[in-house]
Amino acid sequence: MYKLFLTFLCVFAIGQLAQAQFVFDPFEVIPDSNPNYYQPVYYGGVSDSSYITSTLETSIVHDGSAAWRYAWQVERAASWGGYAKVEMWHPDDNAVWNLSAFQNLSIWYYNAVPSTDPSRVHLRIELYDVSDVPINTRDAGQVEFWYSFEYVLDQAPGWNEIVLPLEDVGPAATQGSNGFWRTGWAGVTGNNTLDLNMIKGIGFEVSIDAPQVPGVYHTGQIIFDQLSFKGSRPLPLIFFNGKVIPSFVKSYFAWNGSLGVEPGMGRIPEHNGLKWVQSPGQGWTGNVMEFDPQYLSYRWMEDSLKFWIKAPTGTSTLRVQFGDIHGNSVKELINEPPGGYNDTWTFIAVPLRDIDTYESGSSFDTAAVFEI
Ligand SMILES: [Ca+2]
Ligand SMILES: [Ca+2]
Repeated sequence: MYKLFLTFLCVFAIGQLAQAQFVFDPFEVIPDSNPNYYQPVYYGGVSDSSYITSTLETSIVHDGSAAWRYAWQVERAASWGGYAKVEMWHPDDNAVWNLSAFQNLSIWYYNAVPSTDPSRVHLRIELYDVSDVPINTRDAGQVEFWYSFEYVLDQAPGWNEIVLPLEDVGPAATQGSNGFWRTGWAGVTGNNTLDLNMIKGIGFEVSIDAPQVPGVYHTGQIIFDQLSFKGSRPLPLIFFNGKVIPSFVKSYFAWNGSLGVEPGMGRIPEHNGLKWVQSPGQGWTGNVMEFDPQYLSYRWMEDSLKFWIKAPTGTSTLRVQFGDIHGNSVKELINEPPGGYNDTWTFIAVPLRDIDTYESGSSFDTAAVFEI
């Protein structure tokens, strides 16, 4: 009977993959015609003299054959100024956009007609987070409302890129295009954490500052193209942290054996271990963890499975296997080190790209990994 103590420190956190890019909207049609959105919502602040008009731009285009011409008009209808905006929401009641694999939002813009009120009007790109409200919420007043601030509406015409970090940077966000801030001006408090895996909507707002000046309008036009998410974010997936099995692991068990947390048996004296025991008379045993599907595509060629193991010499070869939600799997053999495990803590790191090559022709889906 073998007894193995494992401390899983499975960390998908090494290196960067700069090429990672997800084209969210190429603007080959205007948002109103894009089936990837619920019907876009156009708002004019507190007065119907503030509004946005969308048209398809086919002359001034950065990517593909069209872009989104966003013509705006705002009025200082309130004591704090005024705004107009477009909100695009996920079309599926029970789904959200998961942006957690990415580091930056990217969008190209061409400020075709600069603001008629220089230095007083700015763009706000917004994320609507439903982490703590019903997943079918499509009301910006009922979600966690994350603002960013883009000071681009006075620029001369020409193509430029906004690269906006997908980070909560607090009030510093007002310095411009450096991250997001839940200002509290709108929406709910929720968990007050920017949950990139729970984004139900995205908004493009134009805001004009105080004081109130009713009846006077300011205008401009900006062309957007190629809204993307770029840069791969480190995604540590920790299956056992030396104390507990984290809650994202939905079930765990051992074939032909047992698996459980063993107090005080970790690599560090005050830590716990994960004890895996082969049942008497069994020729093999396997332990399995199943978890919420994970999007690992952008990290798969960069990262590693890492763990510490303490086991008797003669434990022999381990096989690590990942499964996807479609029933495909990939495997890799881990040979016992020369001299054996020798009942001392041994660190193992297996590059995921090596696992990928074990089964040639595998259609393994690294975008939906749910089992190890
Ligand atoms: Ca385009
Ligand atoms: Ca949240």
